[in-house]
Amino acid sequence: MGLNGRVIEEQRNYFIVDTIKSAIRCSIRGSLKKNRVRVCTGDIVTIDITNQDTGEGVITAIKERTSFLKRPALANLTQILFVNTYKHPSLDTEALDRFLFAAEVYQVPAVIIFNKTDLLSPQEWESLDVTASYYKKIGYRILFTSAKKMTGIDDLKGICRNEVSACTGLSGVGKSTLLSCLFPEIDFKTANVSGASGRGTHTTTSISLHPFESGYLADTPGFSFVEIPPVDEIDVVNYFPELEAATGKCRFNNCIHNGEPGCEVQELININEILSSRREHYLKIFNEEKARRQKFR
Ligand SMILES: Nc1nc2c(ncn2[C@@H]2O[C@H](COP(=O)(O)OP(=O)(O)OP(=O)(O)O)[C@@H](O)[C@H]2O)c(=O)[nH]1
Ligand SMILES: [Mg+2]
Ligand SMILES: [Zn+2]
Repeated sequence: MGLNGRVIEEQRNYFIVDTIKSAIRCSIRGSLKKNRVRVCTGDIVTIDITNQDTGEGVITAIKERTSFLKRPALANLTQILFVNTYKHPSLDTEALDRFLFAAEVYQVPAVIIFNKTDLLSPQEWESLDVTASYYKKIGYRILFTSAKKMTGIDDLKGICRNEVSACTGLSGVGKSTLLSCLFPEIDFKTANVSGASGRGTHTTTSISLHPFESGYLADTPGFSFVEIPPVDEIDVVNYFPELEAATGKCRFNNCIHNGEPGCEVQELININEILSSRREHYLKIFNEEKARRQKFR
């Protein structure tokens, strides 16, 4: 009789599978390996207990994924929490826009968190509020937190309930500290240091899903640059919701919103309805995708 569970951690040659009742160390059945199926954290799997004494098992089947994040490899996320700071480090809207683009491509809802709000002066709050309101207007969920002052933590808990979430963002924004507020018993700091160490491309970065209120939460190592998934450059605009909404109203139907006459996006930028930085970041991704496609043709 097979048991169902979720892979919550990847170790050297094993996977830890959470079956609600217990966490079981499993290897992978040979036939799955032959099919070149690569199990990853977040996968929902069927297992057989192979050793009654040690309680170890083997993964016999993998359920089709509803979503897949490539780096770090995480399957079946239902949302991604993208943590930002207004300062220390200073707000990087390009990283935010690249990240939102990736989340749209992966079709995983993104929640934008602004952490370290305890550091803000009233003027800085005002400025952050303008930015945050924009992202809210174009459809993203926003949360302000201070891990230091423990503000916004109850809202964060509410957002994570019943969801499989990964906490991601640039280095130093406070991902691990925020998660420590939810899991006081787990040392996210040391977990991350070992995960991010090693420069070899095959170094296993160990990312764990922690059971939380009928869902799971993962911390991930910070990065300094947001990689974007490959899409046709013509489609890039479809992943910028407010630019996509304007697209049909441009004079030319092949308008790429880069200075063409009668461009609706430009019109909306002129009246402060669209942030010019959004178009700038869209065009940058457009050009990157175009260069990538030409390189591989
Ligand atoms: N003032 C203030 N400092 C914070 C807050 N949250 C985290 N920090 C500090 O910011 C620094 C970085 O926090 P981490 O939680 O390690 O950041 P991280 O995002 O996990 O960083 P990486 O793992 O390197 O990606 C630490 O010194 C924290 O104490 C906050 O809300 N307010
Ligand atoms: Mg960390
Ligand atoms: Zn246009």
